[in-house]
Amino acid sequence: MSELSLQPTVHEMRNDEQVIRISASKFEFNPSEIVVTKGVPVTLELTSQDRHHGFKLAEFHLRADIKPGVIEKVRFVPDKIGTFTFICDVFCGDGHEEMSGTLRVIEQ
Ligand SMILES: [Cu+2]
Repeated sequence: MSELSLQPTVHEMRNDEQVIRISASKFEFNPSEIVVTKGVPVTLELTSQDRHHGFKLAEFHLRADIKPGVIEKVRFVPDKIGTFTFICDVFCGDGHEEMSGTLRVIEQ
């Protein structure tokens, strides 16, 4: 029952960082599918083309507000392999419920 295993090791932190810019607009994320490598730190740079949107990636306990004119940076280390859905969680209009994207985490 050690919580240490939840933290990235020093070795992992030295790996190349993955920087991915995601643009939000009504009612999509672009790109809508991103692929990252397990164990390598990820920085998402979230921007908006039009209005206030949200970014929520529940499986990794991440959420952020995305506002025009601001680059919102979200950092995490993907620690599990799989396909996960991220969504807009700020109501942005008629297509809001469909506004989502996919994060794929692959083995190194
Ligand atoms: Cu929305």
